[in-house]
Amino acid sequence: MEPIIYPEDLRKVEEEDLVKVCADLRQYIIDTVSVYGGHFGASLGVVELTVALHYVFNTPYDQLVWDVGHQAYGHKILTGRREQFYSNRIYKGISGFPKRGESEYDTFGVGHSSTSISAALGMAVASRLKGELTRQHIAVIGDGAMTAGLAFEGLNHAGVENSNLLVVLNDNCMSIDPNVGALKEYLTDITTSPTYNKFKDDVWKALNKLKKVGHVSQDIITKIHDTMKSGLLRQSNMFESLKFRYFGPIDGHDVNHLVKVMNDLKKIPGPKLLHCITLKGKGFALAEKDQTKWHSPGLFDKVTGEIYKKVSDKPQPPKYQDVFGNTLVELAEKNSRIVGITPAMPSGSSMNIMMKAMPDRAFDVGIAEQHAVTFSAGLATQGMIPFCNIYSSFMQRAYDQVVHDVALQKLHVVFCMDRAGLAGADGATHHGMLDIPFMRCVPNMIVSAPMNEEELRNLMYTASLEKNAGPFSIRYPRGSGVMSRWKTPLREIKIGKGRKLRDGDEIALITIGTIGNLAADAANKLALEGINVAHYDLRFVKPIDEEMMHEVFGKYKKIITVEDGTIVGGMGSAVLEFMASHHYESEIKIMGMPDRIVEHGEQPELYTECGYDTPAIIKAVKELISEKVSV
Ligand SMILES: Cc1ncc(C[n+]2csc(CCOP(=O)(O)OP(=O)(O)O)c2C)c(N)n1
Repeated sequence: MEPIIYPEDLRKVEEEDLVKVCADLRQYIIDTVSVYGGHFGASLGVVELTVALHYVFNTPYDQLVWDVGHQAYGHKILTGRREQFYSNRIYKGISGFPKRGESEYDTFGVGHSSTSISAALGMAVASRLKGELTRQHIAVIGDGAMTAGLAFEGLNHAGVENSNLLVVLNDNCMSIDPNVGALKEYLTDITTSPTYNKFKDDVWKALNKLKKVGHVSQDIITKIHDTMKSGLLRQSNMFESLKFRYFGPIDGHDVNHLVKVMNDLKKIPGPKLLHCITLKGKGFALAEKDQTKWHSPGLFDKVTGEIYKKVSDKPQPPKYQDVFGNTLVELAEKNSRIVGITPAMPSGSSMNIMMKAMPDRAFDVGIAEQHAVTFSAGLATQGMIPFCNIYSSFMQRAYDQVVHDVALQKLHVVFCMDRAGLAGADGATHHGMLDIPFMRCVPNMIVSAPMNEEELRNLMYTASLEKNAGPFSIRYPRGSGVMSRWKTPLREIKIGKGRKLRDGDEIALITIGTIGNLAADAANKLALEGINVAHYDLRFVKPIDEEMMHEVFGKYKKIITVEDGTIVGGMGSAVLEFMASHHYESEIKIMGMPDRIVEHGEQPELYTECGYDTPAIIKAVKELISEKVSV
């Protein structure tokens, strides 16, 4: 077989060789991800789907849209990126998600879930308006991503647009954790229902018989399909109720059958949904068995399946997410009104600790950030104290709910935003870049960030107190903290009170959150050279510690602010606003994420690129010292 670099090479392969193509592709994913890292189980689960889609459809003219995109590794490998695939998610390498700038086969940039149906529908309607009536548009969406409101909004609209849209539902019963909700149960029901399966077989048998007779027109196929579905399907199938033609469920690992079915579906105009049953992690036994662990396992031995861990003799600091998860249980044990909410991230946020300890009081609501926030608001109206944990970048999706449902009504909801700041290898779609500005401008919102584990615990405790009732946000980053003994006694922090960590001679550093540790490191190193810089940990961007700000501006004419978030409208801006409104005249340098898209890489690499790692802070201090005060 010739090497397959592009889908046109794939289309030259005989149908009976497609099974071998799938085996090779699967092995290539295993070989590469085991050594270079990345998402794993999801791509293994869609190998056959990927091959069939590129085999049957005329990509890139026909438009293939992946949902979330963490499962698109096979697609990347088959669309000209086989040789670069080793650089997947690595600094300056290819992105771990489809990205329009990377390839014409990547029709829509993605990383956040549930966008594929709306995006593909937009493309389909555009084709119709341009008169390209045979062009195909395919959205591949998982059962997890299908739980989001956005996916339903897309379905609802698509049902009444007579456009060429095929939704491939990749149903593996999994999100990152086991999928949840009534939709999941519905999908299981239609997959296992004997009436349904018999009916489906009848439809396909009839279609195949007709094909044997010779050429069958689209009209005839459509008519037969519709007639056979009369009654039973339309009443009982939710996709049919939304005016989609529903096909399936079929085995998503039978590549030859997939090819046959997709070739048939190509001939049927209008919105249709193909329900495929797949196994996440297919072809790698351990990943099939423990699908959550192998969603994104890190580097591993592809023969033994051993996942490599960093070895150290010293006790390692915990991840911030685990400090969150354990502290939440501790607080909830003392206060029966505390509840936990996660939109589909029990493992990623460590909400699973509370889900295990108090199953009645912790909720995984599916990939549904908007619902998670409004559900929390509803709970709060009844005196509950919801801790709603949403990754910073996913919180973007729930912004109106934060403003309209929580803040306007001054409800007591605690927003815990994990993965705030530079998120690392997931890249641009996942950096928690915007939350300080977008939370800071919301009336009634308390905006805080801990510098270490103890502070995170204390902020959570403070946020839970009745006297602090109201919207309260706490942001913290991906990864491990700085304290090996983190189970400190819980203490209340006065709202809006910062901390002075050290005095200085001429320059003051102001930081918010854990990035303060890099600044503290810089201050220590500078002290060894005889340069004493003051360091203030703001703790609260809002309300800002006015007393502390007066002290800083009274004493220091040169100030550097450092935050792990955009410099536009963030903590540095809050400090500038304070300075302007109180007529101070200090020189301020604002350090943080630049006002541009920051791509993927390890966090330290990105801190360096964005110019706020420890050496960059040291350099900024030295440059300010050598400058004349410009006031
Ligand atoms: C808006 C949003 N929320 C949460 C996530 C995190 N996330 C990434 S993949 C995933 C599970 C997706 O499940 P599914 O669509 O069924 O795909 P599978 O991994 O099972 O193939 C989640 C929750 C995300 N990418 N976007």
